[in-house]
Amino acid sequence: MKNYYVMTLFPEMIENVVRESISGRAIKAGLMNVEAFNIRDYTKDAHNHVDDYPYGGGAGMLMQVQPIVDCYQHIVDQIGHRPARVLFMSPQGRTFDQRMAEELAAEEDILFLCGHYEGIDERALEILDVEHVSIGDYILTGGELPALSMIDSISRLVHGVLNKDASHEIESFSDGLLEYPQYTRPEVYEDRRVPAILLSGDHKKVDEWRHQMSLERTKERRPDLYEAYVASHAKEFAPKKPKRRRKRTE
Ligand code: 4FV
Repeated sequence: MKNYYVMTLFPEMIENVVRESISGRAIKAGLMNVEAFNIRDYTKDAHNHVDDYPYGGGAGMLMQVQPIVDCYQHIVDQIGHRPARVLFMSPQGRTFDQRMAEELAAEEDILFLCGHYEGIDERALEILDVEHVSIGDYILTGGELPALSMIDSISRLVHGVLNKDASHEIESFSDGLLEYPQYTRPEVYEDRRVPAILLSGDHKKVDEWRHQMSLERTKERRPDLYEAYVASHAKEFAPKKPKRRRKRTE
């Protein structure tokens, strides 16, 4: 059972999403558990405040250290240990990608700290000794959507969550290339035919076609990934040596 703990000011945002669809099924099947903790429940502020003005001036508000540290300590006391990974959703972090999803899918438990407002008092990040993780170079209003995106991406790699584990082996990024185009019934739609090769039953030819489509699509849409692929698959792109014709011995 994988355990994902989420520290947030909006626990219902997390609960409402993870109980649906694949993550919802995985939770029901006991393959994973997602528990959201409301940071506001831990504030000692008489007015239940969790944020305040930034020292040195500047726009917006910052989340205060005390409620965050006490919420974290409550989780550690509840599970009896520091979670394997303590991740802070922030634009200043290591960019989340499929490689990182595979890495995190191997962890028994992960804590996601979701910020809000302009951010969090630096001392809370030091005390929790967080890893900064970003889902992309843009600014969100809170860390909840990044945490949900990561939980979705990680949970589908957990054994048993997807009905057939094979389905995430051949997909975008699994081999560094974008996925090939896919088709299902009907065979013809508004004069648009499914490529004949896919109806041939010749699996070798189908795999070759799919790989070729992945290469072309990656070259066109993600030249950065294509360069990396070519660099790490030099043999595949080495100029084919002309077949040496064997001399006919008299
Ligand atoms: C973000 C991102 C992100 C910054 C201030 C929440 C917001 C607010 N997190 N990838 N991009 N976070 O924009 O992870 O606290």
